[in-house]
Amino acid sequence: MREQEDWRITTALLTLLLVFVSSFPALSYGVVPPRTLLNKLSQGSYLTTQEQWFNQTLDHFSPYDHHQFRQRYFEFLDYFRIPDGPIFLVIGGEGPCNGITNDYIGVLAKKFGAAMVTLEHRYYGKSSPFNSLETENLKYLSSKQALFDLAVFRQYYQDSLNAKLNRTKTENPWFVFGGSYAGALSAWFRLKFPHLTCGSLASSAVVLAVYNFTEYDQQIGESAGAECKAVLQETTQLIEHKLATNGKELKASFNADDLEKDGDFMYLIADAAAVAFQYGNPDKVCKPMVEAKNAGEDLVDAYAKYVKEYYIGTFGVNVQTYDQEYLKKTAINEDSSTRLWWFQVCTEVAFFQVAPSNDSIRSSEIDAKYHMDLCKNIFGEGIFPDVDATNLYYGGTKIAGSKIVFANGSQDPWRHASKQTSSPDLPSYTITCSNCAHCTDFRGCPQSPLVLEGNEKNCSSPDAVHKVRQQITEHMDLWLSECQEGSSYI
Ligand SMILES: *[C@@H]1O[C@H](CO)[C@@H](O)[C@H](O)[C@H]1NC(C)=O
Ligand SMILES: *[C@@H]1O[C@H](CO)[C@@H](O)[C@H](O)[C@H]1NC(C)=O
Ligand SMILES: *[C@@H]1O[C@H](CO)[C@@H](O)[C@H](O)[C@H]1NC(C)=O
Ligand SMILES: *[C@@H]1O[C@H](CO)[C@@H](O)[C@H](O)[C@H]1NC(C)=O
Ligand SMILES: CC(=O)N[C@H]1CO[C@H](CO)[C@@H](O)[C@@H]1O
Ligand SMILES: CC(=O)N[C@H]1CO[C@H](CO)[C@@H](O)[C@@H]1O
Repeated sequence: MREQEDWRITTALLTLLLVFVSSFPALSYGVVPPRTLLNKLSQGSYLTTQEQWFNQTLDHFSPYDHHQFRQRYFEFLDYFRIPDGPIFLVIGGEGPCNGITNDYIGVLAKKFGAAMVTLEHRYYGKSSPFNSLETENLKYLSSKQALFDLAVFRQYYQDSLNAKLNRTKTENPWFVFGGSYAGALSAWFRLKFPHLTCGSLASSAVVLAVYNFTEYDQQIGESAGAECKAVLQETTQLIEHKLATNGKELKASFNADDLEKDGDFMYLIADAAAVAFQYGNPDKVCKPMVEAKNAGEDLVDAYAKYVKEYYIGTFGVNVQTYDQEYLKKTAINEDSSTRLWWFQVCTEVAFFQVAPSNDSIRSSEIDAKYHMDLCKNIFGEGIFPDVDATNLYYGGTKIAGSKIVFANGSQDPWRHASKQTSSPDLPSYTITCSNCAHCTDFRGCPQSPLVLEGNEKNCSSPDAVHKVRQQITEHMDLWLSECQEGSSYI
């Protein structure tokens, strides 16, 4: 009860803050390495990894260019109630999609007798239309093209299923799912193509493009709590000081010798802490740092140990992906997602995770200029994010859609780019607990060991997760049945 009240006060304050900040233009998503981590976290547990292909239109908006490219998808039919069960379209986001992840959506599919299909996002993984990723080749990389891909794929898949089942013109009820950027796509798909889906689950959906996304750092401070926050702030200051006096040795102690630009290095330092909160493991960083502080140990050494063991070691982040020289490289490899996501950030959504002017954890070196320079440096002159246009196109948090469930984790810094206010047709739930983070509804609350099937038992408040999952199920039940009865999707 107390926890709930604290949470109400906090959320009220944050809502005020959000209103205040969104009166400037808008924000990005877990951004670079923390974002691709979602996929790294999922590795190892799939319902299927058997890839399939279909021919996708390269440019959905050109009247005369009819080029196509091969787009990868996956299907899982074990739970499908033949022939009229629903079809769950699990939307691929800003990383390779190597299969259908075994998470809470699988649990829902079993419950609803649903077929599951996943389409890899264009350009990521094996769905690249080009053999190299120079800026000119990235011009078809946008959320708008990706949504159209989903619509075309949805028709293709329904037709091929009908062919398999020997029938014509039948439509199964479809429901779309996504988390994070794909969560935004899930909401936007229902907005732009309401006749193609009965409803949408948009988990930690970053539907509001934000330019100076200061709330990201602020939320990390809130999630950390006063003691840990103060230690992280002190650590940043010590690192900044050392950087000015003995940068080379400092970078080497983080295994980050390659990062010549100090801004790139400080971004690594900031992300390394952020990732623990974004993915619901606050203790991973707070425990060793507060202990080091209390024992009077060297905070920079303690942080270096954390970064090497946890961020680089356990998560497997490639330090090079912070190096702008590396981000310029156009050859396709397993870390290409970072360049690709930066392109989306630098053209559509920004989500610049800048330091707030007061009381920040991250270095003030990570400011709007750092991001704008990065965009120009790695993609060339004229590349900058038009967040106003993005929010004009989709509506931001005023998205004029229906039958979309929004779900957010209370500790997730990304929730400030999501829709957190509720209305009957656009319910929004916040899962509140000390380790409820990015996409908690799909994955549970990751602690060690990670429970991929979305087991909520390891959350600090399993009831909070359980309750929101129940509410999600109720909405799905209602919207799927409305869809079947009315045979109209809207
Ligand atoms: C896709 O296009 C290629 C080349 O045009 C063609 O050989 C192939 O059969 C097509 N595949 C499908 C599934 O239509
Ligand atoms: C599909 O229909 C055709 C003819 O209408 C029939 O020959 C075939 O056996 C059917 N296949 C299945 C899987 O029902
Ligand atoms: C972002 O913040 C910078 C200062 O850090 C400021 O100059 C700029 O006007 C801000 N931009 C927007 C769109 O709020
Ligand atoms: C800066 O942050 C501190 C701690 O949150 C707060 O007490 C202070 O009022 C803030 N100052 C300004 C100018 O906002
Ligand atoms: C800040 C905010 O908008 N919080 C919302 C979170 O979701 C609940 C519903 O579960 C809403 O009542 C809150 O307004
Ligand atoms: C850190 C933690 O609480 N881990 C627990 C997660 O749940 C499994 C069983 O489901 C326990 O064995 C772990 O100790």
